[in-house]
Amino acid sequence: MQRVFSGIQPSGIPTLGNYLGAIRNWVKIQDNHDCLWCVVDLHAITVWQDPAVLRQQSLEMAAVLLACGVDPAKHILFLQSAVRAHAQLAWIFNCVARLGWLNRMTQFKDKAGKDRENVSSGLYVYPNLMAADIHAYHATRVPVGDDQRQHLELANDIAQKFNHDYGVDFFPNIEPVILGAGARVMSLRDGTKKMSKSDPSDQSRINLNDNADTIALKIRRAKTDPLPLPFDVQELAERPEARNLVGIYAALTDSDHASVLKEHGGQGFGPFKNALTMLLIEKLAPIASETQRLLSDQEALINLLRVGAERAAVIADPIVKEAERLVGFVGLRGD
Ligand code: AQP
Repeated sequence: MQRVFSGIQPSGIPTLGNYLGAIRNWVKIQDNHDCLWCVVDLHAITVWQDPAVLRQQSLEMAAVLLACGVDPAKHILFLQSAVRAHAQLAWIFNCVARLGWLNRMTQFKDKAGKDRENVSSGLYVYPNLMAADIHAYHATRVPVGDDQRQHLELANDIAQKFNHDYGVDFFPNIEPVILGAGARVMSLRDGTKKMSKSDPSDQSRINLNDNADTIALKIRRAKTDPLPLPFDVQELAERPEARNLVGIYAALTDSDHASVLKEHGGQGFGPFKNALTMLLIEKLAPIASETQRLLSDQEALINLLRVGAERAAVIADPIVKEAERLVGFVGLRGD
């Protein structure tokens, strides 16, 4: 079976975008792959995180993943900082990746914005750590949202350069797995911007722990335009907010934009938003209540994550040790 790795940052409450673009697909892919699911707290601190909040959000993220159906018995769920192989391999990859490659990363440009001089150097080398996350396990398939495609290409460039420079065939090629109509969920306030858990506006997103009233309010307030929904998908092209809401509906019903328009075309946004709200509540309420149940026993949750980290290290440590040997380190560490 091919090995799958994917991560999610504990940088906020996970959103509907994280769910439809990533977590839901993680659950689907578990049937026929060996999977490692990682709460990437090392990535989270590339931007400022209050320590107490980060600790709580890391546990909450793990609880949400379990509530969504991640299986910690058949697969491995763990916190990135609990397995040191990630940081060790990332340093080697910092020395393999070229500055020119990192300069092309659009996510860095988006996140750094105009304040480029003031962001952490960790944010800049974030893709090198992401490459290490995957290659430390020789994982070959990575389910991600569409926004991460460029980082995976970079992870392959790093592997190829490492293999070339050291004359080996050590790190395999990795393949993104981008599934589902809702591969990119956009902000509820601006249909041209992706929905993000760290967006300053809570109204821009649906959080996976939002209650029914909050979901209803956020959808009611979601930006739209004055026209009714079209019958033809082509007519959504210039209407990003309408396209986003239709896309969310399609993803939640495992259908596509055309089928949603067949059912709702010609309707105003009022009735469509009501239908979307009902659907969201139906899908998300069980996740929110199971998350709360899991968080009520933090000791059990922490134990589960400790076992996950031990199992992850058993795979990653020998791979990273071999990478260090290939680079020429004498290797006196006793692990
Ligand atoms: N809006 C989105 N639509 C589809 N997929 C998304 N993902 C994130 N936002 C969307 C996917 O979720 C996975 C985990 O992402 P992450 O937490 O590691 O980082 P991110 O992509 O930067 O997500 P956020 O929510 O925007 O976090 P912040 O605000 O902290 O930067 C990834 O597979 C991603 O594709």
